[in-house]
Amino acid sequence: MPTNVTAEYKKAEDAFRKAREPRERLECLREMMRTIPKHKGTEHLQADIKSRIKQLTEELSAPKKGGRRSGPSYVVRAEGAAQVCLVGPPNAGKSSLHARLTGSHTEIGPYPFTTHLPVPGMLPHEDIHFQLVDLPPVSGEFIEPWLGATLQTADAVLLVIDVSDPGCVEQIPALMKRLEEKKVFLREHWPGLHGETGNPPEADDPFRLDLPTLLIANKSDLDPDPGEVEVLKELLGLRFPALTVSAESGAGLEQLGPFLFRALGIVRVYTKAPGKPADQDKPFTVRRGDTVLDVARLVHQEFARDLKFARMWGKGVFDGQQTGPEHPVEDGDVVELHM
Ligand SMILES: Nc1nc2c(ncn2[C@@H]2O[C@H](COP(=O)(O)OP(=O)(O)OP(=O)(O)O)[C@@H](O)[C@H]2O)c(=O)[nH]1
Ligand SMILES: [Mg+2]
Repeated sequence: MPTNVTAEYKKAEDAFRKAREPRERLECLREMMRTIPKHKGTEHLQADIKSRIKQLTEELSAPKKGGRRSGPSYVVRAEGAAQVCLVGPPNAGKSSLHARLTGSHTEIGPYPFTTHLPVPGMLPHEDIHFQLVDLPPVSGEFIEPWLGATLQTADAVLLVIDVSDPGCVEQIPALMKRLEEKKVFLREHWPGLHGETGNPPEADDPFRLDLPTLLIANKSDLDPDPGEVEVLKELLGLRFPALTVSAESGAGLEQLGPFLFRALGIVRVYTKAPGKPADQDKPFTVRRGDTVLDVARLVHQEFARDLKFARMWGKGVFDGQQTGPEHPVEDGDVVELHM
């Protein structure tokens, strides 16, 4: 945190950290620029805010009249219960996994650097979906200049490696270094597994991005030693949770949805209108610790603004219990909002 920032600036920065929508993030950045004290001590930060405003503005600019936008979009609008990005060295099998898990037609190739743009797809899990985003590879030599911007909307990362390739011992640290240059830090900490501990102490920088990361040891069909991934982790001093899978045979892939659900602390809430049965097929999703008010925000801004109380059915309440907006929700709860 730069010295002498005002409460007004701090508020804008907090809003920025929470904002997920690119448009909302842009507004927050503008507010940060407006409120940041303009003195020598904040010069770096001012420049950083400015360049991010420029980048996002370009990303979000409408297509030119009568023509296409100047370039492809690198920002993927988050959808579903969470946005999870596939990151990894070239040829690790990111696209093969993406195609298999989401049914996408992302390009797969036997040579490195097949994927050039972000490709979204949806992974179904019970009655919800996770958005998986296939990305171009990251190597020690090359990272797409826009990759840091794309990761801003991510909730988590799948770090995909080819376990049968001894080269991954060098590839992983090189890749992490490249990401860190863009202020993206892969973390072993997942909110649903370890509880929310907030940002690490060094996280004064508003543009630092810490992403919970799952190591995906792919191509297990080529290296059937189930202990390989542990050996690798040991060797690299990594503490990411890990899954051993094969995009080719499908082995291990069934664990991904349940892992994400648990590790992200996803909570499904079903809404109902008074006197009607609950809408059982399309839950709203929030995170562990979120409240009735957080659910109301997803339903409609008006509900969030004018919410008086809710009636709830579920594990932590008795049937039809009246609760306030700050009441935490649990997975499977049915909520009837009253304004
Ligand atoms: N045997 C085996 N081959 C795989 C597996 N997953 C991917 N492959 C092969 O590995 C090669 C690379 O796969 P891609 O899915 O294109 O890899 P990628 O990580 O998306 O590659 P880039 O886009 O270049 O970064 C292809 O020839 C795939 O058929 C797997 O689990 N087992
Ligand atoms: Mg690819």
